[in-house]
Amino acid sequence: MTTVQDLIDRLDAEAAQHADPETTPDIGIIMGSDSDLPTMEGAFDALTELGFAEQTDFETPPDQRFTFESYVVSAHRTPELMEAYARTAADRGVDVIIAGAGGKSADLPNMTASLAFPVPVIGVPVQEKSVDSVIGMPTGAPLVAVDAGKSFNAGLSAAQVLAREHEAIEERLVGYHEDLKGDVAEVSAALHDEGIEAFQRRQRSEE
Ligand code: RP5
Repeated sequence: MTTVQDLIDRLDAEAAQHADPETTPDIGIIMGSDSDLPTMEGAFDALTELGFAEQTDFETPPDQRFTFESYVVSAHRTPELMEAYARTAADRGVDVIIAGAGGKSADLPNMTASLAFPVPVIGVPVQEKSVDSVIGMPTGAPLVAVDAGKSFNAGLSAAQVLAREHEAIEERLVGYHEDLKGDVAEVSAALHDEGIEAFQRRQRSEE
């Protein structure tokens, strides 16, 4: 059975390796509970769409150049693990952290931001009622955040941070945006040219 201390020891050992940054996870996705996963998987979707691969073994990176990892880290149930994840993030080669938590005391994103500083943290309030506790940081303790549940945007934002250093990610983001523009143009022309009723009929028939 894996204990919290096992995980802390693992993170410390990985940090001590000072591994080649090309082999380490570029983005860390952490969440307060596995019950957050259905909401947080949007970050996985965005990063996968941009060609990132999930790294499940620190020693054996995937073939893809850009990667992310995921852990459950609870601010309240496992504060020591939260501290260790944030403290070791930079040495483990993690360049951006996406942190999501729910409930009214959604402290994982904000505490991780303070502990991992200056590694940027993108907070995801898992529920509407979590928004204030995620974004309410005091002056000097920054955190960027997306709206409740918008983990897909958190994935895109994390990629944007990395894109300032990696042209390949910038190109993928530009391509993604071009596809979005194309989709809007297509639907706009269809709505206009078919008319509202026919457009709705066709949409219903395609459902
Ligand atoms: C928060 O408490 C977690 O982020 C989750 O959103 C919420 C409930 O957690 P579980 O009781 O489902 O594990 O810390």
